[in-house]
Amino acid sequence: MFKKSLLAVAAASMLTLTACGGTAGAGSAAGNSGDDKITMGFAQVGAESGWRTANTKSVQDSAKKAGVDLKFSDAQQKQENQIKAIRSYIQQKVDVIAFSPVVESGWDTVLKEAKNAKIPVILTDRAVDSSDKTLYKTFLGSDFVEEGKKAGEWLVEQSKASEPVNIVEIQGTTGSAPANDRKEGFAEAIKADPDLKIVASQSGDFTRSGGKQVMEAFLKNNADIDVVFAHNDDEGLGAIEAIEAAGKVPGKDIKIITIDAVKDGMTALSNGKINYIVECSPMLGDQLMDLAKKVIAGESVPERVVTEETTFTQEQAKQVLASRPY
Ligand code: GYE
Repeated sequence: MFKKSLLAVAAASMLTLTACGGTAGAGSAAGNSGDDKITMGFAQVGAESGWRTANTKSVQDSAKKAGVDLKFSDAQQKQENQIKAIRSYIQQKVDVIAFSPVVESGWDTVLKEAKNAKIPVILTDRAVDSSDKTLYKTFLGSDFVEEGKKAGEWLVEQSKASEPVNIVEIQGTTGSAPANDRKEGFAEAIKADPDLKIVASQSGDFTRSGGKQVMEAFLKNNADIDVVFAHNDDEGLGAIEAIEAAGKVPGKDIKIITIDAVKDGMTALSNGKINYIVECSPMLGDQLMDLAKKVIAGESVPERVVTEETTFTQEQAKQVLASRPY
């Protein structure tokens, strides 16, 4: 049932890691103050997941490599903290602001402030739902609808026998682009098989503890759960704890599908506790620095840069686990 040969999968994951090479030195034309070092203000979502930790490291490492002076803030998953951080970057007159919006709505006011101060903004990882596309220069990150679809398509392929399949969904952070889009893509894909039914759906806030709590409640209220679709690995790992505590076997009694493919998720997939993972790459740093230099130099950039990613079965996870860098 492999859709791609292992070789193709390996090649695709290499691409994810290497296609993002930055072009060093492109930003020296910047009109920034003092020396010609670019200053970037980066407003991160938080430290909610293994994905986020890897993403933060990628941004910090790439900034160093590219000679970008990085001002970094962690919003602890709160929009108001991110807005404060962006306002402080505007005050400090950074050359460019990059951020990963915790939720999709409510950004127009602060983004207009950045625009009025002539500070370009780059969205990384997550999108905003603003209709004014002039408020940011580009959006770098994954296609989350596609990720949800891949998760759903795998389940459709697996569930050939015509018997009802009860799915519980652990959503990501309410109102966030990945939660909205993964939900949509998954629902779209499972429409292909009327036996597949989502019997409960709740947010676990992209955290392990959230996934565990939500799964405990699902297990209490639903006698017959066949499949968990968790919007990220961490929630899936939390769900595993809840399933084991309820005396069931994750990966067998209850199948688990997640998104991200971080080390802990891939380990659980190799051990048979997760059944399928759709990759979402956190390695956005090099591409971000490259885009920032171009934007500051006044070069044109594509309005959307989509990350390359693949999928993993248990067998495929065993093959690549040792070489996964995060
Ligand atoms: O999947 C999740 C993280 O926005 C793509 O956020 C990111 C998501 C990622 O907390 O683990």
